[in-house]
Amino acid sequence: MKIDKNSISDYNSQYKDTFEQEFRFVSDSLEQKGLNVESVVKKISDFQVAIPSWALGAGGTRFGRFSYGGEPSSLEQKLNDIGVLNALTKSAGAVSLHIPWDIPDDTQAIKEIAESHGIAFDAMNSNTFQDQPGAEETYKFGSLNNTSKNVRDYAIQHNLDVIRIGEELGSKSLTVWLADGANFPGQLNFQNALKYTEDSLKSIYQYLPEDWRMFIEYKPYEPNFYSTTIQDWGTSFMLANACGEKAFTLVDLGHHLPNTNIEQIVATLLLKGKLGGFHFNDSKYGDDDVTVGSIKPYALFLIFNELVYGMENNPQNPSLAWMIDASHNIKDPLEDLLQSIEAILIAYAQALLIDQKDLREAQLQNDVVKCQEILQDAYRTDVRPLVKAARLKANAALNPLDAYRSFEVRKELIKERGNKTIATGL
Ligand code: AOS
Ligand code: ZN
Ligand code: ZN
Ligand code: ZN
Repeated sequence: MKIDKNSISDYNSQYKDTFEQEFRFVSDSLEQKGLNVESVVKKISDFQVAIPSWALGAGGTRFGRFSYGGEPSSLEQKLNDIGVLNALTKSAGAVSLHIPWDIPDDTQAIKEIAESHGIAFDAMNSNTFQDQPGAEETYKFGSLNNTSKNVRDYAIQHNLDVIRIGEELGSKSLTVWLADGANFPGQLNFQNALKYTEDSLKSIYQYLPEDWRMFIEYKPYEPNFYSTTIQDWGTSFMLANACGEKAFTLVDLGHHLPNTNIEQIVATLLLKGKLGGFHFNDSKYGDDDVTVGSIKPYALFLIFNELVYGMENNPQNPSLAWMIDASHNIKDPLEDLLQSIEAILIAYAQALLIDQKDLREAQLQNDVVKCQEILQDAYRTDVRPLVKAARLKANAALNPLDAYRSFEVRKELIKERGNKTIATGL
């Protein structure tokens, strides 16, 4: 299944008139406020978010998994699915692979498929939270923090293998998420666990190629329910500092206890030049990994406000590795990803509308009411025509989800791959 340029422009032609009306209305009113609409549209169209290889099939919970027909069962098929997303949106020009789920049989062939879809290889994810068939050591009681040196070395070696595979593909970063922790009080010596983790990360870092970056993800709980060794951004930040200047903290939106002020964490890390990667999703309770923007779109907007501010004012922070880290049990995974991409672009566009100068002014005056008005004025603007304009500019579909349905992508995929499919991964 491949969507070509011509079918996209045919599809777009039927909506062009309506789009132009909508766009004129919004852009006129924004220009009147002094905003440079063209530059906003350009920024939206430049924004690329990586798709994780494991989000393309239906996920499940520990209570069961309901498969979705036509899911990809090989790396080639996963790239083809991302190719569909990228053709429709031109915002999904990267993939984030997971080793060992995505070990390429033929690296050259994989690179060619990715290239044909305009897909780059973003951060590589290592996996020391599962034992693989034939594993010589077990991660049951931890990996990089394990009390056994053999297990730690084994987990370090896995990360080095991931770097090697990533190098062959042209990736430039490694994301380390550790499930390491304890299920019960007393199980772990916290200090030793942290020390071992730091030493192990340093060993991996030592082998990181010169032009690579390492992202350290944090998470308060799950799969361990009493403690997680890298539980919060502070711990991740401390470890990134201990490793060196190529190590950064990665913020996953779902990895916070309820009501945590994520935008403030983002601002702090940007100021310190240590925000490396970003995993988008949404959540109500914990690491729910539901569709971006489906539950707390205003929080997402406030986070983007800090990101936009940082991208403009923090040269000390490198450009960020964006990824969608969501999975879904009941939706068509590709439709879900299209919804997530849309939500990300909308929040980004809204944040780009914030009048930073006026906001600074109002902050200096301590005009609290005005500050809120400025933010909410941006948030309450319907920016969808701007997102559409960005897509049109890039030859993507004006309405990706609707186009996906009208091209009957899922039906095609089921025809190609069958109805009883199990995607590799989570
Ligand atoms: C796990 O909770 C983290 O969010 C990881 O980033 C990711 O979901 C995992 O590595 C998938 O394998
Ligand atoms: Zn994540
Ligand atoms: Zn997670
Ligand atoms: Zn998550």
